Amino acid sequence: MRKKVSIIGAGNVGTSTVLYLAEKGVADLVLVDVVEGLPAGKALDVMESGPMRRYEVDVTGSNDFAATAGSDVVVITAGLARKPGMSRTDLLAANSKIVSEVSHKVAHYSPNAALIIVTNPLDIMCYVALESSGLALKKVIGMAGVLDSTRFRHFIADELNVAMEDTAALVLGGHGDTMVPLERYTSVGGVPITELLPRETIDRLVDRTRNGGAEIVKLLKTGSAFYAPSASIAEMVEAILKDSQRILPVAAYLRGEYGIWDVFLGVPARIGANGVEEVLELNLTEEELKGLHRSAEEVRAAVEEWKKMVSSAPDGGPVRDRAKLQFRRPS
Ligand code: TXD
Repeated sequence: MRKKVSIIGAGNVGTSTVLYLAEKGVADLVLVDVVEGLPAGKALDVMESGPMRRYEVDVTGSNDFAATAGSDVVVITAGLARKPGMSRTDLLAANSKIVSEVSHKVAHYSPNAALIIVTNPLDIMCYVALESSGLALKKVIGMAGVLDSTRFRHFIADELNVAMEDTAALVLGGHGDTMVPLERYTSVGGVPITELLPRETIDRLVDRTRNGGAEIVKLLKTGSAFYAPSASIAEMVEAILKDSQRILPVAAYLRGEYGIWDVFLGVPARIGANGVEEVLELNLTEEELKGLHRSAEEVRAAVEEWKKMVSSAPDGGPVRDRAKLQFRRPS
């Protein structure tokens, strides 16, 4: 039987993800959005390129979540972008409501799916999706590290004038200012970049990676990056569908790895049919570990803010089992 992947949110990221996945030909695709006609129109447009691009998969669009039933993987890109004047808390409130509702519905129709979360603020939305979907811990995975790493790889290749595919990079931590690019694990053709580039250049590239999202926002003026994010999502989806056991930096739920509990954070993980098959624990330097913990604390504070919002909401929102919020915490 052919695999099925649903993408929620037919905006820039959702639609480009559909296009990359159709090109890979790994699954039938369903695009869902709340805007009437939008997902059907985008899906039809993609299918009409099929005769030339030689698609053998079906791409359909719907406003009804029932169309996603029986998906192997569901990607959540639904949400708002932060608008001028909107505080971080406003964005958290708006997107957590959307992600909570969407993941609840998605899990209802696809109880065995792996869920890839894309909506920002990423690490917090992963937690919201986990609690609202009731899916297993390893089935909920956030996309950020693959994107941050591919950006770092591009900058390195550009600087050294080498093939991009020969670069390897690892970026850990939260998606944002607290990300932790690991230069010790970053190499070109197997050679560590510390042997190829002077300190100041590495620092400059790390800084550019950290601000990679903002750099694109500034240039685009409306909206944020979507090609590289979508390509990153497609890599993750393919690794799950093919049970590849690839090592990818993803936002995974931590249960004591790196001394961190009960938050989603960017770490290298083995990705296969079950989602996060294993979190890899690297030997980090004290400095790197400190960076990761700083990142974790920032994410935790925002998750606490969300939990307060949920407990003060009259109906608690669609979070399935509020008791679980305490249940997973270490004693
Ligand atoms: O690294 C990363 N994780 C990211 C995250 C990289 C790029 C973009 N990142 C975030 O993804 C971004 O900050 C947003 O939160 C999402 C989606 O970005 P995109 O650029 O695709 O936003 P759009 O074009 O505004 O699309 C969002 C769509 C839009 O069509 C809405 O109608 C739809 O989401 N939407 C919904 N669909 C289904 N169900 C519900 N409830 C819903 N609400 C909004």
